[in-house]
Amino acid sequence: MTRQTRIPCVIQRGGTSKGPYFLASDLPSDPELRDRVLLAIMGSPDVHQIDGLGGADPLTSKVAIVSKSTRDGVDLDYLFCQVKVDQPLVDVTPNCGNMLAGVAPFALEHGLIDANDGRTTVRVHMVNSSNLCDVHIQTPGGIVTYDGNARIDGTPGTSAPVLIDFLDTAGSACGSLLPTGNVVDVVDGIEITCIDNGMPVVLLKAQDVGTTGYETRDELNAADYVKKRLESIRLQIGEAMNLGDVTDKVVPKMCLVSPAAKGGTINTRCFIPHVCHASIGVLAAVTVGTACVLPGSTASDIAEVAEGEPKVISVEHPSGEFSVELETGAPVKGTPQIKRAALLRTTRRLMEGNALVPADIWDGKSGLLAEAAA
Ligand code: NQM
Repeated sequence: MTRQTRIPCVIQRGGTSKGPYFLASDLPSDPELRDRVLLAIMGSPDVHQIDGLGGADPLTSKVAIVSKSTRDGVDLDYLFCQVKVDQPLVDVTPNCGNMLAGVAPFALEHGLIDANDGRTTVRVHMVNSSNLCDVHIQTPGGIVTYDGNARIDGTPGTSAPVLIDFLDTAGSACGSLLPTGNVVDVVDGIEITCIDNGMPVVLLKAQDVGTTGYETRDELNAADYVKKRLESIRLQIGEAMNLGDVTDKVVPKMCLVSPAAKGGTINTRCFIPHVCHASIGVLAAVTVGTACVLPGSTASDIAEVAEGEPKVISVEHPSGEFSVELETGAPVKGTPQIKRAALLRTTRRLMEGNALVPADIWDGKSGLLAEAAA
């Protein structure tokens, strides 16, 4: 039988995503070898990920890698890896605000940080984009708890609240909030807004690609003509968004917008980017919310934004809604400045143990721990 290498890991739900969480010191330090190891762990490429831990869906083919931060005033470094289900690719271009929800509890349970009695605030450096956020978790008696009354759409039941404040997300992957320099661009005859406030997103009106915007996730996943039109736009605009050739990347996400139908601010269907999201990504919701308050964007004329500060944007999606609180500053050249985006997630530790990879992919040597011991 093939010899296998044991890698300590925890499987955790983070928001509406799920995947293995690793200490950086337990994985290879070389990014190429690390990616080969992650592909083997998740069972990619294979539509069923049958020989690995992945759940055969982009929302359950995610990995979080956590370490103590060496930056002043920062507690943790978090690297997010999107493992493609059906391709041998690992994309570290975007963040994932859902997997982020599990990072502080994971770090606490592994002794990387200390907890207060009651509530603990942890400052996290999101390595993918070099942005910071503060994560507030419940720690009665200095121990992380997953019990509580917080509820998020897209996840059954209730759990302890994980409150997240994003501090500086404009231009996370594209370098600026409006990477093309325009509020609206036209590609294939369709008006689009290209925007990055934590996640590169292309927003377009659902009706412009022949949809109502209220279809189910399954209906849109079966709508090949829609997916083709979205992919054509995505491939053409990627360079202009400073993302280079996006053929093998999971960004930009493509978001169809339409008027809210359930009392929210706006209705969405997000493609991430080839599969319709069951709800909406965390930073994608922050970015859509920002587009709602951006005059002239493809979202602003259909969004119902209430007066007052902070702005609470309720983003409707296929399984409910996602509320984002935006604290805006004085506009610069007509562009609103988002000083802080706050939102609620929940998380739960599901399994602890070891992931096994064939030793011919990685023999367990050359990790940071092995290097330190040598
Ligand atoms: O936008 C899915 C998710 C995400 C990413 C995706 C996310 C975010 O729901 O911050 O959380 O857009 O690929 O996990």
